[in-house]
Amino acid sequence: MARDLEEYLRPGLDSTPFCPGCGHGILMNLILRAIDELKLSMDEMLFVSGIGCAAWIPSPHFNADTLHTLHGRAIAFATGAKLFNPKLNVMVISGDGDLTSIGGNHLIHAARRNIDLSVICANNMIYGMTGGQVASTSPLGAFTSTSMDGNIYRPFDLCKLVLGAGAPYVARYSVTQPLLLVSAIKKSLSIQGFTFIEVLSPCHTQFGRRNRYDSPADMLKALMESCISKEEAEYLTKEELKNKIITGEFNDGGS
Ligand SMILES: Cc1ncc(C[n+]2csc(CCOP(=O)(O)OP(=O)(O)O)c2C)c(N)n1
Repeated sequence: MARDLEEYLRPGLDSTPFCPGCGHGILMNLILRAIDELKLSMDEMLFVSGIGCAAWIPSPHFNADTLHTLHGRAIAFATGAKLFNPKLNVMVISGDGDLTSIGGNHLIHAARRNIDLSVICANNMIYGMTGGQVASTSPLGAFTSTSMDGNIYRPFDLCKLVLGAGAPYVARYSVTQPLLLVSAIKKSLSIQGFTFIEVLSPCHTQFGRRNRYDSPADMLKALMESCISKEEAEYLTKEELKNKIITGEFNDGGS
């Protein structure tokens, strides 16, 4: 049954800035669904974002306190807010460029220190807002505005990176897996400590068009087909895993 999430949105906003085919709007909806299902009060929440398209997910849309901060510094601001008011439920929502390139140091150290933050990284594998430059998450060979002959660098595996830094809850899902994603967001909001969810979110405007996806729907379909669960992945060879994206919970908060 459709739920009315309007009460979670700031009054007077009737559209989002996202391009056709962008996954960030789906993610916005799923975050609000998770909050609604947990019956959390928006008055006890703070949403922090950096700079980039993904940073517009909470701000100005969410009807709560939102901090739209400097590029790469969302986790640093969020840490300060949490230390000042430990009762706040602090969620960081930002892009892969923002959180893992310029902000990469804050990410690994917040994970190492196990700061009580829920971090959601909307990974579209490119710098969307600034013109489609190559990111630390762009796949090998990807065409971007700064890798016109194909990206020559290996991408980060963000979940492995954050796991290596000691985060107690780490998961990866795509916006094409909405139910799993809502359940992961609910879990991350319920766990005390540093939680990290990498969300694959397509950017047809900057990534899809340069990488030969005919339409936003085509890109969404390809994403859906490349995602496999970590349980399925166990039975595949290295060769079969090429171009697959392994999804699931990589640390479930129990350790
Ligand atoms: C100090 C600084 N350096 C660079 C920029 C330019 N800049 C703004 S957003 C961004 C990348 C955003 O990429 P990402 O976080 O992946 O978000 P997306 O737009 O793809 O959702 C960059 C390089 C900036 N605003 N400030």
